[in-house]
Amino acid sequence: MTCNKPQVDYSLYLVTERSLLPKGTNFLEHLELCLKGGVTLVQLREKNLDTRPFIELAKQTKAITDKYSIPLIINDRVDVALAVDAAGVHVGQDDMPLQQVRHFIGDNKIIGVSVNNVQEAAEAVNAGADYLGIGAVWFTSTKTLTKKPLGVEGVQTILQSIEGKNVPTVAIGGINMQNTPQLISKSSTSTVHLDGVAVVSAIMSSTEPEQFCKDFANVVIQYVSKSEKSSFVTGGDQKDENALIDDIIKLVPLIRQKGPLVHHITNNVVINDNANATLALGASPIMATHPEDVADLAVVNGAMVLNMGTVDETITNAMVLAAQENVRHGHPVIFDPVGAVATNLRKKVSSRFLKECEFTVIKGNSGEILGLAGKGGQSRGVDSIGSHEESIAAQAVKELALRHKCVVGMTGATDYVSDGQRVIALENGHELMASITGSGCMATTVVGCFSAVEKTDFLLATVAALTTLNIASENAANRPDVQGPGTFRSALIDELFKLSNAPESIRNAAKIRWL
Ligand code: 3NM
Ligand code: MG
Repeated sequence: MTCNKPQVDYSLYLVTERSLLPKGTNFLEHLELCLKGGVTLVQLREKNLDTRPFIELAKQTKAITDKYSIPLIINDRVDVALAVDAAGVHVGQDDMPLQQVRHFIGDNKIIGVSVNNVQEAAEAVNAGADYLGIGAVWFTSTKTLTKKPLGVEGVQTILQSIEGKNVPTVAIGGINMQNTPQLISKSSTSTVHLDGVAVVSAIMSSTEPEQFCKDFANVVIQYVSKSEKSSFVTGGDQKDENALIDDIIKLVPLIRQKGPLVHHITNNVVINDNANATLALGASPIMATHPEDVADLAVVNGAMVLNMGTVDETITNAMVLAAQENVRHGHPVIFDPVGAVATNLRKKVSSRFLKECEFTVIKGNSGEILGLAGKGGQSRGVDSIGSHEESIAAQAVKELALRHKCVVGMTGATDYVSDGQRVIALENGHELMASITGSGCMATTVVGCFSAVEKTDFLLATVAALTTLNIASENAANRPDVQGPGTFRSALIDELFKLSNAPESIRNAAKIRWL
């Protein structure tokens, strides 16, 4: 029997949800812009429509997807799919079993199945699924999840379990442009990789869907086409400290080689020090704060550093815009929630940031990170005070990373870094760091510089950044010409510069523990 299944490009799979459209937006118009932008596959997902209006909407939807030669998949409803001659049906674990769907729709239609574990994946593959939707990767507010999110490692486990079966896969749940590089590159091995991402809210709620989908499709294609096992140790499941240090040493000189622009909107106290630290590492600082600069800079930017230390409404608005513009261009956005829970105003502002922006890395001191994670966290002004157990620190970074789908770094005597799965403790640093202003902000700057050149593995970028700055602080403090905070501050910039030019010395100095 010959099979005429439509050829499908799974890279950017839009799953619809009309309730998420921006206010006043027409669904079909929005869809058309998404298709113009580069969505490669569409699933019409309607949970509350009666059959007749569902068929009517599916017909209208298909008229548009046909215009762009993009296949249309119908969620759940075999009858609706048949009624409009859609390309296929997507079923979940509680929907009609695959064999029955196949019986109704025949061999020339696509059947996609949602799977959440290895067993469901095996069943779907054996029953003849045409593709798998693996999820949920992360928390999502689009659907009530009955099971814990898989995380990137959970996705990888499922991909490995169906290795060699030749069934395309997409991941779903909490996916946006910012976390797509990590998702695709870190779920891949040398033999398995995702074929694309399925996205609901990020695309449905976009106010500029054409441009957004264009940017998003570029990010996906870039990472799907180069997906092979991440070359870094943080991309696998070993916990090898020496291999991690090798990766750090490889990363440091890339900043000087590539010289990325690192745009900062930071607080008044640290502008100069942050710019000098950026230069010391070989990157280019730009400290522009005007909202009209933000979009232009996002085009050429390497990474965006946002530091909420100076709370001011105009600057906050510029920062939110900067976060959104940089995400749109696929650049990492690093957030320093200075004094995040210290005052009521700061609580309001930090929660606005966390609601309206998709951060790549959140880097704060223990008061800020424990506070945001809801695990206490004390501060005096914007400085962190008080102590905490390692287990609490590790839990805080991990939970916050999972909640915000990013990497979280918490600085203190020991620094803790997590991507939501793994936690790494960093023991380097010197107490003189606490005697100068803005050393925490400088750490965030350095994370920005590293993230600008390592755009798939932000756990590595953050660990590398903090370790490099910490070792520079030890080297500075140990210099005979350093008498105290004033000389330490200049020596720190010098030592950062020296380390950047001779990173090999990191090998013997680095003190890193996987937890
Ligand atoms: N299915 P968003 S998660 C429709 O886990 C759907 O199978 C999921 O929405 C699964 O991109 C999900 O807005 C919603 O997070 C994904
Ligand atoms: Mg379903």
